[in-house]
Amino acid sequence: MPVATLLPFTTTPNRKSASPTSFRLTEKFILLLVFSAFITLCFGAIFFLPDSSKLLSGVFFHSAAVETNTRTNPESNSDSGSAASNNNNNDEKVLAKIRKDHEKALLEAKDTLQKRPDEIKQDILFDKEKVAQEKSAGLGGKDANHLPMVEYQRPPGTTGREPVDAETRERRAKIKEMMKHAWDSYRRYAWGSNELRPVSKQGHSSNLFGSIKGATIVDALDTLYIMEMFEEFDVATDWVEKNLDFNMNAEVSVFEVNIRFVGGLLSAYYLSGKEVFRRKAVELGEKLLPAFKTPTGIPWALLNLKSGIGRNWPWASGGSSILAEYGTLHLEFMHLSKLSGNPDFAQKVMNIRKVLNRLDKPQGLYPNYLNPNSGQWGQHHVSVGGLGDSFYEYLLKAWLMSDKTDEEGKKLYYDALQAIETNLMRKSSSGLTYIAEWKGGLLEHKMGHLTCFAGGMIALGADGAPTDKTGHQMELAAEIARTCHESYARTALKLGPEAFRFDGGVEAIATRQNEKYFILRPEVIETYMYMWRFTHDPKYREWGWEAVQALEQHCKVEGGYSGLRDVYASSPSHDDVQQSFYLAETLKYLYLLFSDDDHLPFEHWVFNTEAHPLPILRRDKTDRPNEVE
Ligand code: DMJ
Repeated sequence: MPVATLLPFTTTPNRKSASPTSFRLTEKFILLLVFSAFITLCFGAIFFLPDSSKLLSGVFFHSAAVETNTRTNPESNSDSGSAASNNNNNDEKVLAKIRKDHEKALLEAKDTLQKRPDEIKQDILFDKEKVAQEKSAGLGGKDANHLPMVEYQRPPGTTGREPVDAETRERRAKIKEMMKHAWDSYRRYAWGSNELRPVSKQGHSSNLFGSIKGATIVDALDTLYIMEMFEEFDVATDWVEKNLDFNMNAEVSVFEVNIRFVGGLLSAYYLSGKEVFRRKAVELGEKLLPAFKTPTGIPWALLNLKSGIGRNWPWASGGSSILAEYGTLHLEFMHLSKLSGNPDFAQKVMNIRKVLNRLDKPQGLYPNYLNPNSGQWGQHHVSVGGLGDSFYEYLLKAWLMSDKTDEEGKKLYYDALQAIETNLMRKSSSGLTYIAEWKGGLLEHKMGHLTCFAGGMIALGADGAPTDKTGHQMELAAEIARTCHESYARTALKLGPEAFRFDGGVEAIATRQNEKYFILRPEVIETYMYMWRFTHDPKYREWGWEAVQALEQHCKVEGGYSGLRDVYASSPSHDDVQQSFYLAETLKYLYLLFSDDDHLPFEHWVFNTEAHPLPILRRDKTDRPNEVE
């Protein structure tokens, strides 16, 4: 179990509970007088005792600094040397703070005294009820949600510095402005809905989330935080606290809810330290556990959150579960075990590995379909894009997130990558490297926009590959980045199609009408961001900037950002959806592309497949989920 320590960050569960409950009005008044007298004495000491402020500065200034530090920029903590040289300044700050605290205390007391007797009664009743509930739940050393106390330590790099060179600084600021437009529009026209319809200026619900609400809010939390949009972050936090609800009789996609909601809540917790996010993440994680009730333990794709009954997509080969869905739970579930003290989460995802290990892989490849009842593959379709993609990503990231202790994850990843390179990677006649799809042994020379994430993944893994392969894997990653850039450059609107082909005399171009759309997806920019971090080749920032200009020109509308129906058309036709991943991923990766490397550094963070950063679980035992049997 995680160490039982007091949390430095706790959210006030309910403001009402902040007022003392068992005092009567007259007693409160006496307390107020005593308190005011004490504050006045402190004031007197500061003004009349020589140099007393210096004495106080050690106490008050220090705590003020800690307070700011926990909320805004933990890395920009000025060193003690400069703090000493600013002593005069500090003294003034101390005085200002004491004055402010005094006024605040008076106002709060006044507010309490002005409460009507029935309001005070209400407060008391509320607190009594809360205490009774906690008693009956038999909580000892656990909070109201049965969670063990865990020590929160903010990992490094949660916010970044201004880039030194002016152009990068301006570009980064521009992306923050884009985030503001996307967020403000959502807030104005679709607050509480899952997504925004930016053209018709209304909410948009996707049935991927059943009747869970607020996908954009939860998906955007960490982006707001890392861009230091703290007012917006606080509003979003408040919404989560009061409105995010999982108690409904509705069917959800286990994968989508996991990567966006569980992932978003976990990141928000690790960035901010706010307990509400840990509580909600664990609560939702527990709701997803019944999805694993299948003969093999391979989870269902769809789950009714109330009944716990699961099933698979009706279109999936012979009732199969999907590789990219059941294979993209690992990172979040390992963290859920760590934060809840419940080993079930980790056991469930480790069992998926066991099932896969027992199966033969055709040519070393993983088919997209697996029957959760029989434990046998469905159709032999293989893809590094839709239906397969993030399974491979999570093998590599499981190893990285385990502080490189998950040797099994590592081996599975590099073996799979070898099979992909041998069987699916091809070069076009003009020399563009692409990753094709495999259907029962036959290649379909098509690459999805989704597959473009692979450039970033391969770059991220290159360093851990056997020494003789590191350089080769970096080359492959760079070639995929180039191909995906070409898929953008060869369109009229300079944004990439959903899928592009390398047959019938074309290269990196969509030939089917139903593959020409662009829905604000992140994968190409994600790859630019990884390539920039590993190579610092300026072309990746230039390519990212080209995408920014195209987004501004063709996707931006008065009410937010919209996807496009056809990137080859001479003028944009909007699909009227601002996807939640546009805020979670596309804008976040763009922002990081124009940030310094120590903002969410790879030595400390891995990104889940929805770009939600999760800290590396250190080898140190206190940072690990309970041992998995
Ligand atoms: C996101 O929800 C995730 O990146 C997922 O892994 C794949 N598709 C979308 C974005 O395109």
